[in-house]
Amino acid sequence: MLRVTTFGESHGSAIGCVIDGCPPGIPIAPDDFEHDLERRATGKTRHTSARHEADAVEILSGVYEGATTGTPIALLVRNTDARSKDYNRIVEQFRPGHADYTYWHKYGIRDPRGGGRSSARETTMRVAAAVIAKKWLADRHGVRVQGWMAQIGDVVPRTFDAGVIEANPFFWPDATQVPELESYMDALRKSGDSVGARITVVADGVPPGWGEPIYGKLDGDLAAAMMSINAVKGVEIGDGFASVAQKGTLHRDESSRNGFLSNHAGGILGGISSGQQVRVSVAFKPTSSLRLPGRTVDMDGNEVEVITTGRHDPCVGIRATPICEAMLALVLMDHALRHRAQCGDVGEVSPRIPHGVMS
Ligand code: EPS
Repeated sequence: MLRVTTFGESHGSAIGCVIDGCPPGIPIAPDDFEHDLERRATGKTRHTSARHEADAVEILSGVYEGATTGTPIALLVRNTDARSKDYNRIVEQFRPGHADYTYWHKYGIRDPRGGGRSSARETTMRVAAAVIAKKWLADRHGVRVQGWMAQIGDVVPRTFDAGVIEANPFFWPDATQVPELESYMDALRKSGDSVGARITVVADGVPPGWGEPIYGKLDGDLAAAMMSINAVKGVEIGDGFASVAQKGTLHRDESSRNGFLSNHAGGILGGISSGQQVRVSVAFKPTSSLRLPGRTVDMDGNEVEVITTGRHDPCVGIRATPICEAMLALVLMDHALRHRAQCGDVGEVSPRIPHGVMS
């Protein structure tokens, strides 16, 4: 019911999105977008791309006197700092591990400036659209979405403190490890290589009942939404692939009157939210645009060495926390609206097990 379509390229004149199906009456102003766009933006620290975009959101339609009208909402962000000449040397080459090659085979024509649609630039508009979804979910349902970086390379958080996630450039939940991560990233950047990352996102306050039993399962839609983010290679719900080695007696989330005793399922049972914390974990691959030479072929099929210049992120996962939060919020809002449409009259049924232990 809620549909977001993005448009634009990394080096085009602008990027934007159209949000269809948004309910009327949600208060929204251009300033509301600033916080989350800032969290996702390039050029904020030395650990991300040095491109400096203004990322100012223009509301073109669907909002009147500070509130959504129910008509399509069009948002626009003009590109202000593209540097297309960085890509001159790879116009005729395919970067290994990059969508250059598959886009070429699909379309037979290629915009060689930057990553085009496959650039992380596209994710700006997901984050912008989700500002509205996050607001609606919080106001109407008390749902709160929060993400963090749960792994970079082989480094994992030693402890978890939600209070420090926003206070460091990595969205890392253990403040004592931040100096270690700074050194890790400095060494990586100096080496010219890149690394992958895992982002975990959770939603608290989701009531039981959102989702669909077979087609349009909540977990299925979340997986599709997360996989639609450029550079994502894996998605886990709850314990995900760790469930393979678990026994049923461990994995099943037992409950008492005081609440569920564990949350291995990640808050979704049979494609429908259980009322527990919804937990999704997303794997980002290492950035493929590298200044280290790699072997590839050019457009004429000659074997060549490719070097990518430009302002690339050594770990795209560092900026991915708000992007994963955005996709979680958009999918949850869509399912809240779908649930309201079909089952709005069902209301709350008993017993309602408290969400209990967060694991
Ligand atoms: C990106 C490459 C860099 C990043 C860009 C994502 O841009 P450029 O093509 O200008 O070198 O700065 O990210 C953004 C601009 C953004 O806003 O996220 C890439 O190859 O994915």
